[in-house]
Amino acid sequence: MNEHQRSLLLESSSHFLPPKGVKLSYGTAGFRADATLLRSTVYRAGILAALRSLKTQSVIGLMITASHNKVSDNGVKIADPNGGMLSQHWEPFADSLANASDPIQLVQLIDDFVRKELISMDNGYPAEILLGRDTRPSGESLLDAAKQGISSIIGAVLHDMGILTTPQLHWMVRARNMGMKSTENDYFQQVSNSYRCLVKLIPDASKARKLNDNLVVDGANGVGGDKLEVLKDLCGDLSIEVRNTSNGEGVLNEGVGADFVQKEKFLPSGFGQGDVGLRCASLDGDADRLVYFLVKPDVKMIDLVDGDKILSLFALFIKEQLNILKDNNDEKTSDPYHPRLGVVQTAYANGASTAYLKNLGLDVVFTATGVKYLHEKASEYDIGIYFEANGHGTILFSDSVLSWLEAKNSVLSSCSGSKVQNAVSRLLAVSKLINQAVGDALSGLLLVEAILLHTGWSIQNWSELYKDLPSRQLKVKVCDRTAVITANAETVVVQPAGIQEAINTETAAKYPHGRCFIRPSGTEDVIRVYAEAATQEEANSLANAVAKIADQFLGSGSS
Ligand code: G16
Repeated sequence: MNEHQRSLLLESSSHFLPPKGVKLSYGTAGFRADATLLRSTVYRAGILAALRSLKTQSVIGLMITASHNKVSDNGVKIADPNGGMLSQHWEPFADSLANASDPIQLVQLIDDFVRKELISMDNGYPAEILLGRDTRPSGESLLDAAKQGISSIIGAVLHDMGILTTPQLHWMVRARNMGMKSTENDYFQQVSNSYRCLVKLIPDASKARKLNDNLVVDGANGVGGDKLEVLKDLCGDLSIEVRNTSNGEGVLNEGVGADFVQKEKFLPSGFGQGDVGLRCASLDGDADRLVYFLVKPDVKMIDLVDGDKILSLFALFIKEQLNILKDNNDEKTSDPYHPRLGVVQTAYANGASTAYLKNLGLDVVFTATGVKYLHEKASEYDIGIYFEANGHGTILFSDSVLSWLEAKNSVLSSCSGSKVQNAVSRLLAVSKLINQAVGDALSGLLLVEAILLHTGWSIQNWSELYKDLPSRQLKVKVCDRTAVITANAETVVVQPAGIQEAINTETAAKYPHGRCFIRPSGTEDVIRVYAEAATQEEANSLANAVAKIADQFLGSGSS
């Protein structure tokens, strides 16, 4: 690092000293905390994004959001060149950077890291960063901090893309680095064109349409509802009513949104008696999660159609298309290529969903919570579908399967309208519709809508694919959640000693069909408890009992 760069960093970072007594860590999806604590962290994330851009000689994304968290929190997510999450290999550096106590220590850390990673700071390639933020009131001042961090690396160029959903920013980063059109309008065009293409491929779409009128969407009082208002108008004959946009009175994620609906299994604000029987969906605060629900006649309660059921719907559809190609292949050609289809879940996946997917003959694998883990695993397949029960997921298509489909498409172009040609066209349309960078509630919603039209299913039919086992999730505030270390895709606690035995004893004694695990959240200062059992009462009681165990072992952190 030359002297000019060093003094620029020293001067600029002296305006962004970290808050005293606070230790921040790069969690499940970046840094997240009360917004008042984050200016120095976001400034440093700006530096990190610029260094990552120099290292990869690619455009990097920086998104200011705390997604499903309460409105007073904020956070920052970094998008890597492929649009995915920051390489895990850089997370320890992100942690050290965020916690460096003063400018001298900060510059020393950067200097050491730049040497270790062989980052050239003057090779003629300027760092280039795309910036986005959600609708949180603290976003503007944090955006300014990020800009100052980026600008403290000589030559860095930044593009403020404005208020976006997180998946839109990830999509733009990927598109930019692939040399494709990458504006917000390009996103809307690609997604809506692919949706319309899928609908055109449905033989009797207008008949199916009657069954599937009137989708009502809860936008969590955030950015997702606003963007959906624009997108739905480009999708042609699609009837969506959007409630809880950011322009209303409601507070972001408060009593609304995918996290609330999925965890509490309650009706979000703005929904009521008039919605009984309607197909409803909920997005989270930055629109990277999607769940569906059906309002029950005894209002307030809902039938939840969660990420596991979205995964199942997608898996069925993709499998159907691949089977068409396979059957044709056996009869008429000798194509040796059979794409490997796999699905990825976490320990939160309802046991009934896993059993259902395995019964379909699918390869089901598990990872720890966090899109960064699921995405990586799904990318090992030709077509990898991953979803968390909370509604975060997507479908990944490998380069080889896309080339195979493109090649088939050109060979088959003379048999336009044939079963096989249609299956190829559907798979290609799905690959363009569904976000290849990260889970995306808006593109996921359009794919769900297209598949429901294709199958002619109502939300009831979809919901009845299998019956969820009763489950309950709780949060427990403890003194230090980082004391909990887990293994086996977070199903077993290995530290502190004794907790897992206590959970096992409790489960075995009273809940013969029960399953329960705890893990530290990487986005909130809590331990999460998940329990599944034969009845709802048992699931509630097991979750409460294990929450007490966590409290006994870890000490109450109630503040
Ligand atoms: C983020 C991650 C998700 C994860 C969720 C909750 O979602 O992207 O993969 O499931 O946090 O994580 P935890 O249980 O560790 O708090 P979001 O929508 O909040 O960005």
